[in-house]
Amino acid sequence: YKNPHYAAGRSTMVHLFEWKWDDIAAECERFLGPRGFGGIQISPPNENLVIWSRNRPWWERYQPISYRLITRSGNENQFANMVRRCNNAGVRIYVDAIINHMTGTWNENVGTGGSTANFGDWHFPGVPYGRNDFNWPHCVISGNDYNCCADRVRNCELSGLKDLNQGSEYVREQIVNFMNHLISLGVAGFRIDAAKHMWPGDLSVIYSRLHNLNTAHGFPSGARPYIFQEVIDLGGEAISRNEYIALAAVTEFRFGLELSRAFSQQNQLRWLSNWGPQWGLLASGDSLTFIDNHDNQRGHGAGGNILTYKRSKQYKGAIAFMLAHPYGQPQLMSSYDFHDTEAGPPMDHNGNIVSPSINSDNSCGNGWICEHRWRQIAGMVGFRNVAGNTGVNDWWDNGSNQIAFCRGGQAFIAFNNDNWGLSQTLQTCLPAGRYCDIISGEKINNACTGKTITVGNDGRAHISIGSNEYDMVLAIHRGTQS
Ligand code: QV4
Ligand code: CA
Repeated sequence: YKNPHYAAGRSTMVHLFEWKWDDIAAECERFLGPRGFGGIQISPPNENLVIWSRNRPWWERYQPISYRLITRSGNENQFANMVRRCNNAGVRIYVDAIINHMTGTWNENVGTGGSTANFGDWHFPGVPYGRNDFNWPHCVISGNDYNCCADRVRNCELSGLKDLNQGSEYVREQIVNFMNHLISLGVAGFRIDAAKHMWPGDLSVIYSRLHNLNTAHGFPSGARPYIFQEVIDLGGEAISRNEYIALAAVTEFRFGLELSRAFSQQNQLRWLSNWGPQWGLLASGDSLTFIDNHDNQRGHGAGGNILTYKRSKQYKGAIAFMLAHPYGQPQLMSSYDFHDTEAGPPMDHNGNIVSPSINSDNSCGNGWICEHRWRQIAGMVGFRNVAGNTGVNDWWDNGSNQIAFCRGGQAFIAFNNDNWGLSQTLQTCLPAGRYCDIISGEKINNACTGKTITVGNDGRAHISIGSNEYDMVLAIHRGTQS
């Protein structure tokens, strides 16, 4: 369950938060496929509670009312069409699967597909689930439970969301049928929402009953779904990420926390020379890595001062390090602009999501940030593909916040997060020639719109990054040679 089954030569996924299926299909064909992206985490595809009393917040999608594939992102036909078109473009789809709970108590009781529910009676006819399918006696997780009481974290309600009993054969069957239906439609795997709140033993049974990936969608025969489990573990809780790594991959929340610190000058970049498990991170193959996610970019979920698109220079630096370094299985966040932390995606008066528009410089409009389209970030996705499975070599640092390293003989990157300029002749490990920096510009029709770097016969080149430049990174690789 730890292999994402990307198409050959691809290595990065992006979370297209709250995107519609039709827009994702188009994005696979016009951008993600051609630019070498490996996959997409999509928002939950199953029917959720419609919450007009809070003006359709983003978090209504974490309140399932049935397993029918019908949401603001689209219906089942649109979903199937998206998966087929993305797989054809070489881009995999990973589903955010909410299997810990159903909706919580709320003013409303109608779903995005018209299903109704009676929460007070634990009655969800759209599945159907009834009273016996939920944990009993009824209890709600309190803050202190996380420190003391694993059983309460798993058997009580998370924020009042009706807590399913995954120990029940009937419940397991509904969940497995839902996930296998998605596999038959061609998805490559799942994010397991709130995995901490389910027993590893129950999850293990559920995973074991999942079908192999659909070979009609280009997966090798016998391929198991890629599974990454959402377990927030910053240390000190009753439940540890280590209870889940035997099953499948785990979201590594310490990764974005530490890199956010380093790129906010709260720690020096030079210490990143041994980045990885020596920092207390999971083993690389167990670790789904990211800077920010849809929760912590708006103060939900894990704490900490996480970098987001709102502090773009530092954010792009942290993302570039994530993508340049071989550690982990990286995921990019792609956001819509928000000020209110509850606000849903750009929408019209009827609550329909408004599609992103695409500007001539590749950026998005209509309220969508599209970090994955930023030149510096999309360029680094290509860098990671070129670097392949090489390691880090020729590490250089200035003793504080200027660092540089090579990826085999394939790629070279330098960072300057000091308040003074970087100007050094450094080993790039690349063959002699002229290279186009993919951060300050890009190669268009054989011309470089940014810095051109000349590598000599000894592999060395003069590298310069001013402290007040637009970006703090310089990156070149074999694919940008001219
Ligand atoms: C409210 C009160 C409760 C009360 C309840 C019932 O706060 O005290 O018991 O009413 O009267 C929303 C509201 C929340 C409300 C709840 C139930 O924000 O106030 O409870 O609904 O109606 C997202 C949001 C939540 C949201 C939830 C469901 O973050 O705010 O709750 O969706 O709509 C922990 C977990 C981790 C979790 C993280 C946020 O270990 O698993 O918290 N992360 C995942 C998702 C996240 C999602 C959920 C889990 C739940 O990434 O986006 O929560 O599916 O760290
Ligand atoms: Ca639970």
